[in-house]
Amino acid sequence: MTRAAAAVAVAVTVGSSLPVTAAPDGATIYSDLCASCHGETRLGGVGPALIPEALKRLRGASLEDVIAHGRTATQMPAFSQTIGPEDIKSVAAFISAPLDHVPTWTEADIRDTLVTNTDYSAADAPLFDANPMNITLVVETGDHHISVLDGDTFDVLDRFETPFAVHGGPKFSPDGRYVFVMSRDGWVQKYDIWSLAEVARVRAGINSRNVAMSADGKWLAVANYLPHTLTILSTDTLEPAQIRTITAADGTESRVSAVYQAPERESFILALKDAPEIWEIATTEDGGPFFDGFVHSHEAGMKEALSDEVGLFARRRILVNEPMDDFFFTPDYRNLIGTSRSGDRGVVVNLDVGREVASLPLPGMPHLGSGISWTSQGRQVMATPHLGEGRLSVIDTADWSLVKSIETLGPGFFLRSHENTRYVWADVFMGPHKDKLHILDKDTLEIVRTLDPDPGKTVGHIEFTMDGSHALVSVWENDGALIVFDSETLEEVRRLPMSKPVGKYNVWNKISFSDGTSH
Ligand code: DHE
Repeated sequence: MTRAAAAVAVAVTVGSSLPVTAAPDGATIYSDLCASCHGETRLGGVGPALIPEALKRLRGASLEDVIAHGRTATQMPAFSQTIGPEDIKSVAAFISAPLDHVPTWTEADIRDTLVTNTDYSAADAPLFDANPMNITLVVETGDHHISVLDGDTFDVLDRFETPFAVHGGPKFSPDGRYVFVMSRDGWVQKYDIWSLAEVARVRAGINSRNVAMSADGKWLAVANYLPHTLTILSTDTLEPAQIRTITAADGTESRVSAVYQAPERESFILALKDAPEIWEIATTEDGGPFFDGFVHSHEAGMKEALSDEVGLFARRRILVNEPMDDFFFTPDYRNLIGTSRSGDRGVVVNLDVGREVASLPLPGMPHLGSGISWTSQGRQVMATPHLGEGRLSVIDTADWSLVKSIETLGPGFFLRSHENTRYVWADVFMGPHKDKLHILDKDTLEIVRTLDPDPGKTVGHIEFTMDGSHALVSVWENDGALIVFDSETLEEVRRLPMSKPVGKYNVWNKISFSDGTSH
């Protein structure tokens, strides 16, 4: 694009040549200074995509700040010496403007991005002495790396670079050998834990939400906001097996809020952002155990679920009253609870019969995706933090009644436990006491201790070792740390410096679908 063309109006090619117009100055500067790394289309290149979907937590002053001063631990330079504050403002405004068309990202586009590591060779056995089932990965978003931790000694076995801005939990192959990591720009990276090496990476979407692994380990589903698709990759080669545009029953397209793995059902479950539907996608040739009989289960007068497809990747639609996201699944994967759009209700959907079966008042934006379940005094309960209120709600999953509302020091994001511990750990970093952690007794449902591991610092996200003997906690700062606690005495036993260690993922807890952790 030339400066002259930009001075009139800027046409930026998006995917298969869809035009986007914007104010000339910011566009010109973008074209001159930013496009070589971030792409003429703003959809990313060596640098990340610069579109509102990717920048939404970085708008305004902080976006201008990044342009002016660069980003540490990345190749993003400081432009304050090159352009003035007004220019910075206008380029920030340009990249904050939405694209005026949904970009395409075709199978050919995906295939073109597939890069295999030519130095990789698959080891016959793990290249380390540590127990491969007790490996814990620590996603460090401060400098976009993952540390591979020995869960017994807490030694770092490897530290590898990830795509920019990893989000959501990496997903392990069922044998725990491979892990698949996703970035918000839609890159999927495959890493071989035994060989301590990257295998390949591919860009499966433009703006993505999360990934899910099929029960047989053959397929990895990538939920996308842009374009409006679910991309299913072969876990073996990372080649696309299916790219499905998400079209609701009324013909409108929807973004995918998240895709979840439902191992008991041999399916993926999709939360649709823009349509009152939940989708189930079969991951076996015969459609899996829950596709049969489904058509017979709907009752007259009820909103019905529809299955008009058969075989691998067959889709069931479950019609609900309003779009829902942020799902918690009961351990048998028969029911899910989703958050209502208003954020004040949990809606229970029975996946077998394919309809809403209960609704419970959960004011204060429950964060059901972080919910965990356990047995408390003989009954199966689940608990969820709330993003809008300092509270944990404990629910009986047999009758969906509220067992207890527990006041906390502030709104929290994550909850964690393990079969071998009597405690639940809860962070509260969404509020003023961002440095505190509550310890809750699973039976009495009382907070028994409040930890203050690093006063003044943001502390959050907990993961246990394979045997539940230790809890790993993040100090969520660029010069942060991973703190290892004895999960019985609640004493700190080790502290490792880390660069904003956002999330931690233990191989065994994930592949065994431990009740105390996210799936
Ligand atoms: Fe997440 C998981 C959605 C903001 C850190 N987050 C997830 C998942 C979803 C989700 C659907 C489940 C994916 C999975 O693991 O398969 N997150 C959202 C949002 O909609 C929200 C609120 C807004 C957004 O920006 O998209 C959001 N998330 C955040 C953050 O601001 C966090 C705290 C910091 C960050 O890095 O973006 C954050 N989300 C995480 C983490 C997980 C996650 C660490 C994995 C948790 C786990 O233990 O499995």
